[in-house]
Amino acid sequence: MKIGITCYPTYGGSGIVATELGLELADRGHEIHFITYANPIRLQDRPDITYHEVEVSNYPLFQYPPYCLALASRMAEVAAEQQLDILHVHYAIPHSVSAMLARGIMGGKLPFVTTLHGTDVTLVGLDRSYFGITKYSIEESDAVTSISNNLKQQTVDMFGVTKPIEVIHNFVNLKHYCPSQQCRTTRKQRLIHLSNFRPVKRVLDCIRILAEVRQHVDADLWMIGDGPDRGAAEHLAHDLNVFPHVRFWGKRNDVPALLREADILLMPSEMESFGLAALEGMASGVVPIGTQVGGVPELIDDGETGFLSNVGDIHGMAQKAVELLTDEPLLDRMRNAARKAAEDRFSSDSIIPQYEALYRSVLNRVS
Ligand code: GMT
Repeated sequence: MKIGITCYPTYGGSGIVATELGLELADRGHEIHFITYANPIRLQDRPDITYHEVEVSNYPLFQYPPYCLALASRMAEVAAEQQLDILHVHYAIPHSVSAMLARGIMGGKLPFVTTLHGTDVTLVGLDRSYFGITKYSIEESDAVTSISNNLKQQTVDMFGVTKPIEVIHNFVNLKHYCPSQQCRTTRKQRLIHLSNFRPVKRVLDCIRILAEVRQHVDADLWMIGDGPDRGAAEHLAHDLNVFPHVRFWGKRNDVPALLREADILLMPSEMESFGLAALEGMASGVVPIGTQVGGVPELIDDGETGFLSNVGDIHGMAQKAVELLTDEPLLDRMRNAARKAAEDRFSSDSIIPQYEALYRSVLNRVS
């Protein structure tokens, strides 16, 4: 198939899922065209993947340059030039609206699939100014997927959409994300956090958890990523006297290698529709400690493949971390269980065929 993919090409989870999906589909012989405003991170130079940039003209009359319209035009242009079979857009706003327009420009001959990732529904879609258009573009999609059962239910509850929503969980490439073969005793015991440092991720909780853990264990913390709360996290690390034990790496492309160097992944988020970072950690043999929110319980079995706490329960999360770091058989058992869950339920080999089957069913229906 010839598939166009649109996403936010930044460090958010939806962009990462879209990019990894493109890479996996290309591995399976499909021709992939990314249509975005910047080359997505994690996209390697490959002959079977083409990047088509969307340029937004900055005419003085436009106080707000109309990206949604430029994207729609570009989608239709690329679809005609490359004879695309289908478009797959990640994140409803504004991508599904642009896809809807592109389908119109193409005389209805360009079906599109919308994948909902979370904040497009829970935050953006509920902003009154976006509510109607989000609901309409979901209903108008040729197929809709959601990355968790929880997000599907939230979408139905909040928008009252009647369109069927297929749940296709996030996936991980088990060859790229795999446990370290090296003996763990050669390095420090380590917590890791990976996100875009937005307030919803509660990165300050990670610093507080480390401070409490360090009262019992000489562990350090690696913070991977960047975003609005990084400065506050650095200040807090100074205030709690743990700054020398926290390494802020910033945005990195070598996430699999960094994850392999950790024991526990902290994901103290206020909301997560799925929690891709935790899945990447689990595949790498890192035990996740997360919060009981959104779709996270669909990923982490509390006490088996990781631990779940209430949002803001710093003490509870720190206690679990200390328990793991002071009981090697427990840590090993949970590392193995986490990896096995990633293998059994969330491998790209089992999830990607679900997208392929969906594309085929849409194409059969519209042709
Ligand atoms: O929260 C983020 O990191 C960004 C956001 C996005 O849409 O880019 O992530 C959402 O999509 C990810 C990939 O499907 C999910 O793993 C995250 O749980 C989800 N984030 C939230 O729901 C807050």
